[in-house]
Amino acid sequence: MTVFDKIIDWMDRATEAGARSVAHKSGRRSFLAKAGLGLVGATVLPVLPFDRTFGGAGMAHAATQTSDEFACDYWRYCALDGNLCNSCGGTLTQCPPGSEVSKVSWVGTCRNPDDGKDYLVSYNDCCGRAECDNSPFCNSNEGERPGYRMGLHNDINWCMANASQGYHCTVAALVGIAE
Ligand code: ABN
Repeated sequence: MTVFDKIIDWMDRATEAGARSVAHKSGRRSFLAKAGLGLVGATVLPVLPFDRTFGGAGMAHAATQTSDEFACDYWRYCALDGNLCNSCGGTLTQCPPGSEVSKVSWVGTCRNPDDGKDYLVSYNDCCGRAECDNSPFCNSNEGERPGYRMGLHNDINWCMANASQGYHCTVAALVGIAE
């Protein structure tokens, strides 16, 4: 055997060993095993538990406080979209003199951070007077949905059913505990 034959022989064996190694790693069985793993993953992944609410409708979790009812982050205003009546001559639950409470309202669910309970809060607009400009305009929208979800949208003048539909301010009355 010449030196040339030996080199050719060595190249043959090296090529065969390489081909066997590639075939072993990327053979049909290896491919099927990987594809099967992928299929199992794709089937199982969607049923794994994860938060599907995407921060949407539900209980209030935003940071709120319980001491200053003249500030927008007071816990009871978690879904209030309007002026605070207690800054306009009324109280947390009573309309200012000369205005009347709306016949319809938006009900939100707010968590009181002091006791950890969820309360139903009725936001009624006070109607029949010009808009109060003595209050910050609060715009908290816990649980709100876009306007096309009728009944789940709070950016609405609730004076619509009153004889005098001018919007003045909004009160926030507790109407129950959410179960
Ligand atoms: N509910 C308060 C309000 C009044 C008019 C327009 C938007 C929101």
